[in-house]
Amino acid sequence: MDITLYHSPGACSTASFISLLEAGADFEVEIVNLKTDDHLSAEYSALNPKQKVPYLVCDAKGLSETVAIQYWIAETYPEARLLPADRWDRATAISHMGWFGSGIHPHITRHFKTAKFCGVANAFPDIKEKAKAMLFQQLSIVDEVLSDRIWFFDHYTACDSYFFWVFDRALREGFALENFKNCYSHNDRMRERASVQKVLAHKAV
Ligand SMILES: N[C@@H](CCC(=O)N[C@@H](CS)C(=O)NCC(=O)O)C(=O)O
Repeated sequence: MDITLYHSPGACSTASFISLLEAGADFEVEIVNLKTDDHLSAEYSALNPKQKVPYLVCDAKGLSETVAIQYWIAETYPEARLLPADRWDRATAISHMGWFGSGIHPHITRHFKTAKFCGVANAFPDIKEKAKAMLFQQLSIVDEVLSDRIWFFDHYTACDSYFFWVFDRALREGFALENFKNCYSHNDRMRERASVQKVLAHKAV
C-alpha cells in the first residue's frame, strides 16, 4: 500500500498521524501548511476540494474526514486494535469521534477564527464567550466519560488519538481547563506515548 497523509502541524490531522503511527503503518507525510494557506492552492484544491486537512491518499484513492480516516486505519491494521472488538463499543467509539469532530472541534474553531463566522467585530467577544461556554459544557461530559478510566475503552483506541488533539488544541487556545482533571490526566498519559512525541516533534517544512 502506498499511503500519504496530508497534514498541517498542530491541526486536527494530528489525530490521524498519531493513529497511523500507533497502527505501525508505513506512510508518508505531506505538509499542507494552513498558516501559509497551502490548503487553498490550486494543486491541493484539485486533490481535496474541501481545502481541509486531514486528507489521506492510499493507492491513488483519497479519503477526507477524521472519523472516516480513523475508521479506515483501524480496519486496515486490525492487530493495532484501534477500535474495540465488541460491536456496541465499536459503535460507541464512532459516536465519540463524531462528537469530537462535530460537537466539540467547531466550538474551538469559532473561538480562534471568529472573523470567519461573523463580520460584525463588536459581536466577537459574545461569540467567543458562547463558544467557550459550549466547549466547556461538552468537555465536562468527556471528563465524566473518562472518570476512573485510563482510555476511552479498556485499551487504547482511535478515540484516544482524536481526543488528545481536541483537548490539546483547547489548551493551546489558552482556556483554563484545570477543572477537567480526567481530560488533563488523559493528555498527560498521551504525551508519554512514542507516537505523540514523534508527531509533536514533526516540524513544518
Ligand atoms: N470535518 C473535518 C474538519 C477538518 C478541518 O476543519 N480541518 C481544519 C484543520 S483543524 C482545516 O483544514 N482548516 C482549514 C481552513 O478551513 O482554514 C474533519 O473532521 O476532518
